[in-house]
Amino acid sequence: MTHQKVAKSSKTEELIQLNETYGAHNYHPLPVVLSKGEGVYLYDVDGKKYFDFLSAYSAVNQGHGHPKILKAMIDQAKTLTLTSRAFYNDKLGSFLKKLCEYTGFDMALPMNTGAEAVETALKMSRRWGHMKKGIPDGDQEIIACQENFHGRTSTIISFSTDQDARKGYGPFATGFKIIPFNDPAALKAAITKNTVAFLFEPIQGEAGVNVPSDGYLKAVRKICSDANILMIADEVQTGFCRCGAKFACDLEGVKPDAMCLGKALGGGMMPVSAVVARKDVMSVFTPGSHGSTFGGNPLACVVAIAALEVLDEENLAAKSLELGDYFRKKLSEVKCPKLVKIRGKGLLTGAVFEKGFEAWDTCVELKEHGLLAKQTHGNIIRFAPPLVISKKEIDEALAVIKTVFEKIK
Ligand code: IF1
Repeated sequence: MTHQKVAKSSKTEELIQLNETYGAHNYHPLPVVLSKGEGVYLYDVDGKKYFDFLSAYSAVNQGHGHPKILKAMIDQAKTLTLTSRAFYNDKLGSFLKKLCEYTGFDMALPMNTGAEAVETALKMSRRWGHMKKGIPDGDQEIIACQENFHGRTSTIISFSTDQDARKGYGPFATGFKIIPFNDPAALKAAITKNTVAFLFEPIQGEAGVNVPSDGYLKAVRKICSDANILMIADEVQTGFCRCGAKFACDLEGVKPDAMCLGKALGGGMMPVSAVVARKDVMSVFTPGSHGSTFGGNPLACVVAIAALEVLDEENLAAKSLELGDYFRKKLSEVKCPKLVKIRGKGLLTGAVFEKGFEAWDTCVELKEHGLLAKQTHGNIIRFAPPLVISKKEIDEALAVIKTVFEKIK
């Protein structure tokens, strides 16, 4: 990586140094230290204002410090925060009902992080295959895609194809088959009598906003139904209106058998995740077979209910669809020969530069001009502002992007 030197305030310098000295070096952040957020804006320790065009990887779809979610959180924090699942709490039931109504599924299992939701879906699928299809325990197979990103646990990285995420972490879990993304024929060919599920992202986020061909999700639905295997959509990043519909699978009118959810379910305030599924699938869980200390805590439940209400009340699915198309249209008018492709759905956009291009310097330059975004795979910049952004703010952000992109030589 070529890292261009930028002037940093002594405060920024000092705080970065604290991180570098006392924190594990498992990240390489842009040199900016943030201390405040409001709506679509972030502020650094020197008071400089930025457009947030990452939204904590789509965990802040409702915008920073949304007043409604914040009020729900503060009120509940003063009342009851955590009881564990050893007892019932008075908020979990309403949250589960709200989430099932919002998603159109029968039942939900609450966890905390996205990776835990995916782990839950893996365990659910294997148990379903064993208990409902009679596959001998230990023989269950799950199919996943090349360039997937589903989280960081040992089992999940066992089927990652990203060497940075895997190297040195063996031995790996077995029972996974990898096929190319966006390839229905490969899915069909990979299914055996022991296959229990196909786990996939409807749009691959980390792979660089990889949008599949029209009809892919429909084809996957048919193949999974015909073979009686579970179609499991990881909508942790694509869900909750990010892609111009409640869920990316809705873009093709497809209903999977289960979804993994996280990020924006917590309204940008705290980790809240869940698996939603049909009743006959979720029913494989029995007391003692799965759980979490924090999953379903009352604080998380009220935050998530408010987070879901905001998505509906502010029409964020329709807004994301309209502004996303507008953003990509305007972005495609920017004159930058190294920018080779613009792709995405709703307000999830990938700006793809030519192979070998290092977008780090461009992200630093965007930051200098007041817009925060991060590159993936070196040559792709992901643009994902909070969905509460206005058209006027989109235009202002586009002006910044245009200035920076048109300077690229
Ligand atoms: C990091 C990426 C995004 C996800 C999908 C599950 C999870 C994620 C589709 C796990 C998480 C995050 C994790 C974060 C960076 C970020 C990311 F670049 F790594 F791939 F968003 F694009 N399924 N994605 O995208 O959720 O356990 O983190 O709550 O690991 O640095 P989590």
